[in-house]
Amino acid sequence: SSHSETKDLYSPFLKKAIEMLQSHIVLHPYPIPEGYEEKLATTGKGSRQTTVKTTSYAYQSDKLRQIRAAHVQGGKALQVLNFVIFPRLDYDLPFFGADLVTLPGGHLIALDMQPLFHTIDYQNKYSLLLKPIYEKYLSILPWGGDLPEEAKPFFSPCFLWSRPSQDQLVETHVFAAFQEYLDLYLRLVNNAVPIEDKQLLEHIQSRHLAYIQYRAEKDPARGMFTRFYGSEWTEEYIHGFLFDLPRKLST
Ligand code: DBV
Repeated sequence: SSHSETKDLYSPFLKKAIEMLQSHIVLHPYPIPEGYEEKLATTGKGSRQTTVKTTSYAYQSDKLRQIRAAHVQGGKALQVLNFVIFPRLDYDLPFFGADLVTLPGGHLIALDMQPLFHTIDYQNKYSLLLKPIYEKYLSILPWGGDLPEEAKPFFSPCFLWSRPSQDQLVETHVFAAFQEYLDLYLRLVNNAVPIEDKQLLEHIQSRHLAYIQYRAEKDPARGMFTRFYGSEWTEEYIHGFLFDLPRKLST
């Protein structure tokens, strides 16, 4: 079997992210629903049989409601790290969003500090701080192509979006960009102060819900997870773990 030769592209990203989190903030565990910490499925027939493993990670801190990662390992042509940080609702911080996807057709890289608002003040406070980092990598990484129109409200002007064809680009420049985006984000978290304005707090909550609802509804991994693990597991994973805010607010 070629399994031992398989390059595990995103494990170094995950390891680095956890190290960076630990060095910037005090992390506490965040509960992962029972049975969702690790899930295995076997796909393909005969010599093409492979195991697809999905592993979940989750933490929280005083300012961050949920820091979670889903890591899918299914051999050379199926690797995913979806890593999102959801701030607590009394901060106006953006979301940290990374979707690192390797499929038979190639790599798909989405990296951003996803904004709550698109005002000039908000851009100056958060989004535009990424600009020098964004521009550095924009010139190295090939543009990922058109996005669905309805996704655009959820991305910042510094959304790094690429479909590189070489593994090597992922291991070098994408890895470096990931670390720079996360480092800036964690510094913004450390500087953030709670919001007290009632109206703004309501506004923040409604933007969180809009973002989560969009992502849960349009989750591009739904098809993949359903094929491997069935729809019952998949829907519970999406609504009970990956995008869980509506449930947490209702209990
Ligand atoms: N995406 C997720 C989760 C994943 C995941 C939780 C754990 O949100 C994986 C797994 N993303 C994943 C996979 C694909 C994509 C694609 C498997 C490929 C789907 C396929 O080709 O079959 C950014 N991710 C994408 C795409 C975008 C993103 C734009 C391409 C979608 C397409 O081509 O239709 N990040 C993703 C996204 C938002 C975001 C849509 C929206 C706000 O933040």
